[in-house]
Amino acid sequence: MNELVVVSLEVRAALAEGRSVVALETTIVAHGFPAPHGVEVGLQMEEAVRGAGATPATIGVLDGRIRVGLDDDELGRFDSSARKLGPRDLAACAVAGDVGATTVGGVLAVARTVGIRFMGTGGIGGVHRGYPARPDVSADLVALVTAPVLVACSGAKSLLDIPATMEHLETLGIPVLGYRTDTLPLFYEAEGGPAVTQRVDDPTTAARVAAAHWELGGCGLLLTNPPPEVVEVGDLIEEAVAKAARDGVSGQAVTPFVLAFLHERSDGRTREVNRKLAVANARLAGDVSVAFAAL
Ligand code: PSU
Ligand code: MN
Repeated sequence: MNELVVVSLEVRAALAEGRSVVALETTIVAHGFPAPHGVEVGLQMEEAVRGAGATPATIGVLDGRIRVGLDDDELGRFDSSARKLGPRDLAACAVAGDVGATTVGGVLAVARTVGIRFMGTGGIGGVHRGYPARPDVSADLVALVTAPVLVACSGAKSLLDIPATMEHLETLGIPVLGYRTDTLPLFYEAEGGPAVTQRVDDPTTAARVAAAHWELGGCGLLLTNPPPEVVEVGDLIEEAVAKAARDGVSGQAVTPFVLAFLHERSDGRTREVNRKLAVANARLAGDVSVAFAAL
């Protein structure tokens, strides 16, 4: 039978045996880094999940199937020509037979379907700057409302309107936990963000909060992890966002455009910080998933 969602043998076995599984996206691979760095980062995130004792489940659309768990050759197919998939795009991409890279929102839609509870990423999408003129709010936020998944991230990407993103997260009832921090990490910077809703200092406490939240019928939650290394790029971000507006870059293209601009103009410093934080968040998601299984 031609199944729409195909779960790899390894991930299927882990899920069936109640072992820890961490979902990973493919947009960060295809559009978050220039080739060949994206695939390297994807592989390092998988390694980090394994290092924690969990099974990575990288998710993307290939050959008409939504694939959960990819081998290295398959991961290599996610280059910049891949479509970027939010929750609304998954079905159409699969039917069209295109290569589709999942965003956080796209992953959450699939994770909910197959019963994966943990995910690691760099930074989630949120409310973009310039909201009054053009309300661009990432589908990541809405996906968190419907998927009972803990997402380890370094906050929202700082090209966004962070205070507005925090307001939306509150409206949507999404807990924002700070991992060993009282304030929201700002992706490239650790300090200076708004207060988180609750600080947690170890994976077991994070797992207990997630379990309690789910027991109450809650859905997604964020576990925000300060980046292991920081880089100050506030001015470059302003420049990048202004250039995106001038060049008519809009919608799903904004985030990849700004990230690419920063990677280039910072001589790769943002790329290195982004890589390190994404790997650290994959590891943290793994640690929490393992702690959850032991509760
Ligand atoms: N984290 C990174 N790099 C990325 C992303 C996350 O370090 O490229 C991706 C995720 O897939 C996230 C997306 O869902 O950026 C947000 O895009 P948008 O703002 O268009 O929703
Ligand atoms: Mn958008």
